[in-house]
Amino acid sequence: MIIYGSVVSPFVRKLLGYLGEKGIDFELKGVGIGDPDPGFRAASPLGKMPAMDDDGFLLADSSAIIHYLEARHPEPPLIPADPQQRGRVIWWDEFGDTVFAACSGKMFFNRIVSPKFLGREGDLAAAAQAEAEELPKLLDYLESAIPASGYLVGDRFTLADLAVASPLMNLRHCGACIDAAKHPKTAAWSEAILSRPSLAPWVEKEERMMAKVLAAV
Ligand SMILES: N[C@@H](CCC(=O)N[C@@H](CS)C(=O)NCC(=O)O)C(=O)O
Repeated sequence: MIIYGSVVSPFVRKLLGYLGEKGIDFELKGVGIGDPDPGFRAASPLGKMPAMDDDGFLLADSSAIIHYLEARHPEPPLIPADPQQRGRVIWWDEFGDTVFAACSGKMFFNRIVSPKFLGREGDLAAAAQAEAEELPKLLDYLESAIPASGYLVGDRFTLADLAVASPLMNLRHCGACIDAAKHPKTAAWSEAILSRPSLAPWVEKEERMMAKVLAAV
Protein backbone atom coordinates (compact mmCIF):
# COMPACT_ATOMS: atom_id res chain seq x y z
CA MET A 1 0.00 0.00 0.00
CA ILE A 2 1.28 3.46 -0.89
CA ILE A 3 0.42 6.56 1.15
CA TYR A 4 1.07 9.91 -0.52
CA GLY A 5 1.75 12.91 1.67
CA SER A 6 4.10 14.92 3.83
CA VAL A 7 4.69 14.20 7.51
CA VAL A 8 4.04 17.83 8.46
CA SER A 9 0.41 17.69 7.32
CA PRO A 10 -1.96 17.14 10.27
CA PHE A 11 -4.12 14.88 8.09
CA VAL A 12 -1.17 12.77 6.97
CA ARG A 13 0.18 12.56 10.54
CA LYS A 14 -3.21 11.34 11.75
CA LEU A 15 -3.18 8.59 9.11
CA LEU A 16 0.44 7.60 9.82
CA GLY A 17 -0.39 7.23 13.52
CA TYR A 18 -3.45 5.17 12.64
CA LEU A 19 -1.40 2.82 10.42
CA GLY A 20 1.17 2.41 13.20
CA GLU A 21 -1.49 1.60 15.81
CA LYS A 22 -2.95 -1.01 13.47
CA GLY A 23 0.40 -2.49 12.43
CA ILE A 24 -0.45 -2.05 8.73
CA ASP A 25 2.54 -2.07 6.35
CA PHE A 26 2.80 0.79 3.89
CA GLU A 27 5.23 2.87 1.87
CA LEU A 28 5.15 6.63 2.37
CA LYS A 29 5.69 8.48 -0.89
CA GLY A 30 6.60 12.07 -0.03
CA VAL A 31 4.65 14.69 -1.98
CA GLY A 32 4.32 18.42 -1.43
CA ILE A 33 1.50 20.91 -2.01
CA GLY A 34 0.61 21.07 -5.71
CA ASP A 35 2.78 18.02 -6.43
CA PRO A 36 2.45 16.80 -10.04
CA ASP A 37 3.32 13.15 -9.18
CA PRO A 38 0.95 11.18 -11.47
CA GLY A 39 0.23 8.46 -8.87
CA PHE A 40 -0.70 11.10 -6.30
CA ARG A 41 -2.82 13.03 -8.79
CA ALA A 42 -4.68 9.86 -9.77
CA ALA A 43 -5.37 8.97 -6.12
CA SER A 44 -6.32 12.49 -5.04
CA PRO A 45 -8.77 14.20 -7.41
CA LEU A 46 -8.39 17.54 -5.59
CA GLY A 47 -4.62 17.25 -5.17
CA LYS A 48 -4.89 17.15 -1.37
CA MET A 49 -2.89 14.89 0.93
CA PRO A 50 -3.10 12.22 2.17
CA ALA A 51 -4.05 9.85 -0.62
CA MET A 52 -3.74 6.07 -0.83
CA ASP A 53 -3.13 3.40 -3.45
CA ASP A 54 -4.04 0.04 -1.96
CA ASP A 55 -3.19 -2.43 -4.70
CA GLY A 56 -4.93 -0.28 -7.29
CA PHE A 57 -7.74 0.96 -5.05
CA LEU A 58 -7.30 4.74 -4.97
CA LEU A 59 -8.71 6.94 -2.22
CA ALA A 60 -8.10 10.43 -0.84
CA ASP A 61 -8.98 12.12 2.48
CA SER A 62 -7.62 10.98 5.84
CA SER A 63 -11.03 10.09 7.27
CA ALA A 64 -12.19 8.23 4.14
CA ILE A 65 -8.95 6.22 4.11
CA ILE A 66 -9.21 5.44 7.82
CA HIS A 67 -12.83 4.28 7.53
CA TYR A 68 -11.84 2.06 4.59
CA LEU A 69 -8.91 0.60 6.54
CA GLU A 70 -10.98 0.12 9.71
CA ALA A 71 -13.38 -2.06 7.69
CA ARG A 72 -10.46 -4.04 6.23
CA HIS A 73 -8.49 -4.33 9.48
CA PRO A 74 -10.99 -4.29 12.36
CA GLU A 75 -8.46 -5.18 15.09
CA PRO A 76 -7.62 -3.39 17.30
CA PRO A 77 -10.71 -1.21 16.84
CA LEU A 78 -9.93 2.51 16.74
CA ILE A 79 -13.53 3.43 15.83
CA PRO A 80 -15.74 1.86 18.52
CA ALA A 81 -18.80 -0.23 17.64
CA ASP A 82 -20.81 1.23 20.54
CA PRO A 83 -23.20 3.76 18.92
CA GLN A 84 -22.59 6.60 21.39
CA GLN A 85 -18.84 6.13 21.46
CA ARG A 86 -18.74 5.91 17.67
CA GLY A 87 -20.69 9.16 17.41
CA ARG A 88 -18.26 10.84 19.80
CA VAL A 89 -15.22 9.59 17.90
CA ILE A 90 -16.60 10.98 14.63
CA TRP A 91 -17.32 14.28 16.41
CA TRP A 92 -13.70 14.53 17.55
CA ASP A 93 -12.42 13.51 14.13
CA GLU A 94 -14.46 16.32 12.60
CA PHE A 95 -13.38 18.74 15.32
CA GLY A 96 -9.72 17.84 14.71
CA ASP A 97 -9.95 18.06 10.91
CA THR A 98 -12.27 20.96 10.31
CA VAL A 99 -11.97 23.15 13.41
CA PHE A 100 -8.63 22.56 15.12
CA ALA A 101 -6.59 21.90 11.97
CA ALA A 102 -8.22 24.93 10.34
CA CYS A 103 -7.07 27.14 13.22
CA SER A 104 -3.57 25.66 13.55
CA GLY A 105 -3.37 25.62 9.74
CA LYS A 106 -3.79 29.41 9.58
CA MET A 107 -0.77 29.74 11.84
CA PHE A 108 1.34 26.98 10.30
CA PHE A 109 0.55 27.79 6.68
CA ASN A 110 1.02 31.54 6.90
CA ARG A 111 4.07 31.51 9.18
CA ILE A 112 5.92 28.48 7.82
CA VAL A 113 4.52 26.76 4.70
CA SER A 114 3.99 29.91 2.65
CA PRO A 115 7.35 31.60 3.26
CA LYS A 116 9.54 28.52 3.72
CA PHE A 117 8.06 26.00 1.28
CA LEU A 118 6.19 28.05 -1.31
CA GLY A 119 8.47 31.08 -1.40
CA ARG A 120 5.74 33.64 -0.85
CA GLU A 121 4.65 35.84 2.00
CA GLY A 122 2.04 34.41 4.37
CA ASP A 123 -0.96 36.26 5.74
CA LEU A 124 0.53 37.07 9.14
CA ALA A 125 -2.56 38.98 10.26
CA ALA A 126 -4.70 35.86 9.74
CA ALA A 127 -2.15 33.79 11.71
CA ALA A 128 -2.14 36.31 14.58
CA GLN A 129 -5.93 36.46 14.61
CA ALA A 130 -6.17 32.64 14.79
CA GLU A 131 -3.67 32.52 17.66
CA ALA A 132 -5.23 35.35 19.65
CA GLU A 133 -8.93 34.75 19.07
CA GLU A 134 -9.64 31.21 17.84
CA LEU A 135 -7.05 29.07 19.58
CA PRO A 136 -7.74 30.01 23.24
CA LYS A 137 -11.43 29.05 22.92
CA LEU A 138 -10.56 25.71 21.31
CA LEU A 139 -7.99 24.91 24.00
CA ASP A 140 -10.45 25.87 26.75
CA TYR A 141 -13.03 23.53 25.22
CA LEU A 142 -10.54 20.68 24.92
CA GLU A 143 -9.35 21.22 28.51
CA SER A 144 -12.95 20.93 29.73
CA ALA A 145 -13.59 17.76 27.70
CA ILE A 146 -10.58 15.53 28.44
CA PRO A 147 -11.73 12.76 30.81
CA ALA A 148 -9.71 11.55 33.81
CA SER A 149 -8.82 8.39 31.83
CA GLY A 150 -6.60 10.49 29.55
CA TYR A 151 -8.47 9.37 26.41
CA LEU A 152 -11.13 11.40 24.65
CA VAL A 153 -13.64 8.57 24.17
CA GLY A 154 -14.49 5.35 25.99
CA ASP A 155 -11.50 5.35 28.35
CA ARG A 156 -9.18 3.93 25.69
CA PHE A 157 -7.15 5.15 22.74
CA THR A 158 -9.21 5.80 19.58
CA LEU A 159 -9.14 7.76 16.35
CA ALA A 160 -10.47 10.71 18.41
CA ASP A 161 -7.12 11.08 20.22
CA LEU A 162 -5.15 10.89 16.98
CA ALA A 163 -7.36 13.36 15.13
CA VAL A 164 -7.18 16.06 17.79
CA ALA A 165 -3.55 15.60 18.89
CA SER A 166 -2.20 15.68 15.33
CA PRO A 167 -2.86 19.39 14.59
CA LEU A 168 -1.29 20.27 17.96
CA MET A 169 2.03 19.24 16.44
CA ASN A 170 1.63 22.03 13.86
CA LEU A 171 1.12 24.50 16.69
CA ARG A 172 4.36 23.24 18.21
CA HIS A 173 6.18 23.97 14.94
CA CYS A 174 4.92 27.56 15.20
CA GLY A 175 6.28 27.84 18.74
CA ALA A 176 2.74 27.86 20.16
CA CYS A 177 3.19 25.20 22.84
CA ILE A 178 0.36 24.33 25.23
CA ASP A 179 0.78 26.26 28.48
CA ALA A 180 0.64 23.53 31.15
CA ALA A 181 -0.26 26.11 33.81
CA LYS A 182 -3.35 27.16 31.86
CA HIS A 183 -4.31 23.89 30.16
CA PRO A 184 -2.75 21.12 32.30
CA LYS A 185 -4.96 18.28 31.09
CA THR A 186 -4.47 19.22 27.45
CA ALA A 187 -0.70 19.50 27.89
CA ALA A 188 -0.43 16.07 29.56
CA TRP A 189 -2.87 14.39 27.15
CA SER A 190 -1.21 15.77 23.99
CA GLU A 191 2.26 14.81 25.24
CA ALA A 192 1.06 11.26 25.96
CA ILE A 193 -0.62 10.86 22.55
CA LEU A 194 2.23 12.35 20.50
CA SER A 195 4.72 10.13 22.40
CA ARG A 196 2.96 6.89 21.48
CA PRO A 197 5.18 4.48 19.52
CA SER A 198 2.88 4.91 16.50
CA LEU A 199 3.61 8.67 16.34
CA ALA A 200 6.91 9.34 18.12
CA PRO A 201 9.22 8.35 15.21
CA TRP A 202 7.27 10.60 12.80
CA VAL A 203 7.28 13.44 15.31
CA GLU A 204 11.08 13.13 15.66
CA LYS A 205 11.52 13.03 11.90
CA GLU A 206 9.43 16.13 11.29
CA GLU A 207 11.07 17.98 14.19
CA ARG A 208 14.46 17.37 12.56
CA MET A 209 13.07 18.46 9.20
CA MET A 210 11.44 21.60 10.60
CA ALA A 211 14.62 22.57 12.48
CA LYS A 212 16.47 22.56 9.14
CA VAL A 213 13.70 24.44 7.33
CA LEU A 214 13.47 27.12 10.04
CA ALA A 215 17.26 27.49 10.21
CA ALA A 216 17.50 28.11 6.45
CA VAL A 217 17.47 31.81 5.57
N1 LIG B 1 -10.12 16.64 4.66
C1 LIG B 1 -8.84 16.33 4.07
C2 LIG B 1 -7.94 17.56 4.12
C3 LIG B 1 -6.68 17.38 3.29
C4 LIG B 1 -5.90 18.68 3.14
O1 LIG B 1 -6.48 19.78 3.11
N2 LIG B 1 -4.57 18.54 3.01
C5 LIG B 1 -3.74 19.72 2.76
C6 LIG B 1 -2.39 19.59 3.43
S1 LIG B 1 -2.45 19.75 5.17
C7 LIG B 1 -3.47 19.82 1.27
O2 LIG B 1 -3.14 18.83 0.65
N3 LIG B 1 -3.58 21.01 0.72
C8 LIG B 1 -3.22 21.26 -0.66
C9 LIG B 1 -4.26 22.03 -1.37
O3 LIG B 1 -5.27 22.43 -0.76
O4 LIG B 1 -4.06 22.22 -2.57
C10 LIG B 1 -8.23 15.13 4.80
O5 LIG B 1 -8.61 14.87 5.93
O6 LIG B 1 -7.39 14.44 4.20
